Amino acid sequence: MEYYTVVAESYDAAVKKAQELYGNGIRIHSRRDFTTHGGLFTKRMPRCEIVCYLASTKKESGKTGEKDISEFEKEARTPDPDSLSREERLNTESYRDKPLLPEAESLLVANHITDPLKAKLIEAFPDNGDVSMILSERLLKTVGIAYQGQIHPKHFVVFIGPTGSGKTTTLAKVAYMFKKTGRKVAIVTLDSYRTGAYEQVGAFGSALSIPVALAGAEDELLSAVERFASFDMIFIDTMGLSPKDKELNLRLKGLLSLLDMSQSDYVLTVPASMKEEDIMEQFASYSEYSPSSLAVTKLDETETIGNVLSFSYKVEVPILFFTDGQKVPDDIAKASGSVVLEHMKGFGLDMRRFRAQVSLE
Ligand SMILES: Nc1nc2c(ncn2[C@@H]2O[C@H](COP(=O)(O)OP(=O)(O)O)[C@@H](O)[C@H]2O)c(=O)[nH]1
Ligand SMILES: [Mg+2]
Repeated sequence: MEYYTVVAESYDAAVKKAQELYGNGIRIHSRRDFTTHGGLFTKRMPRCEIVCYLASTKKESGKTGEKDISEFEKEARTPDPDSLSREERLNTESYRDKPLLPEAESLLVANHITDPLKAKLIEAFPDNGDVSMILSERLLKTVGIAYQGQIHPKHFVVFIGPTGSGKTTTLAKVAYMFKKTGRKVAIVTLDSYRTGAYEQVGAFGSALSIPVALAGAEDELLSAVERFASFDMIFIDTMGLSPKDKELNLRLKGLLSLLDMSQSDYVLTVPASMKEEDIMEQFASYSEYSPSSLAVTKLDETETIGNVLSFSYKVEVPILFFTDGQKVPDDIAKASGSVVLEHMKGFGLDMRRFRAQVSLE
């Protein structure tokens, strides 16, 4: 016997549709009521799926009244949902009519997540479950967080990145964060070039009681490093590279070459509001410094950080800090899975369920 499956918005509509398609001789084998899984752009919708068959070729042309159909429906595997308890009803919900993969993809696209991170997150995507939960868990396992730099920072922490990306502001916040952990910290700025650059960092230094030195030339840098030799950490502020000023770029390179590379962490500041292709372009000019981590700035200016996560995954550079405002030293947080999820559109972090799952592993 051949079975046919018909789905419509209600039971009556499904029977009508089946009769239109297969004639009045159909018999209902089973009925299943469910709700489609709402997505970022779609609402949850009630649906009724019936599985039917043709009773016999003789009857096929005969008239089948409503009574006949309801009689056969008694044998249906799934009862009318109105007769079920709420829990039973939830258990009958299924997303079989709507594959999850397209929904997962549109959620990632809406968050500006691109390949190869996108491909990684949808790899062998399951047929059922909660899309945002599945993606959240996968993202938590995939995103690179620079825990090493947060816990065991190196002696020199050098901030590099384009002008205006938030280097100086973030450096001051980070220096203060480490100062609060009891470390002795100092700031050295190599930016003798921009007007007001030293004044800006000097003002942060005095507000936060952190000593600041200006080192525009090699001998000044060497003496500053010597002056702060007994300090736990020296934060190095730099000027942004200039596509036009080759001499300035060479000067920066020459100065940084004086620092012991094995004792240096290079942090690239990346504004979260920047498009991924622009970040990629900027990164190309800073890649010669081999940044070991990212400080993602200006989270307050964007809805999602998928662009930055895609970039971080592509270039294999983990995230160290997030900043979300201009206030020094307050507007900063260590990078972590929960901060990442908080800044993704439509990624619901159900902490209770998440913890339960983690403890089961
Ligand atoms: N909204 C917002 N502005 C920021 C953030 N971080 C830095 N800024 C602002 O961005 C501008 C450039 O910052 P600055 O640290 O001088 O950048 P630099 O040129 O890379 O050193 C300043 O006006 C900062 O106050 C942030 O997290 N959110
Ligand atoms: Mg600066």
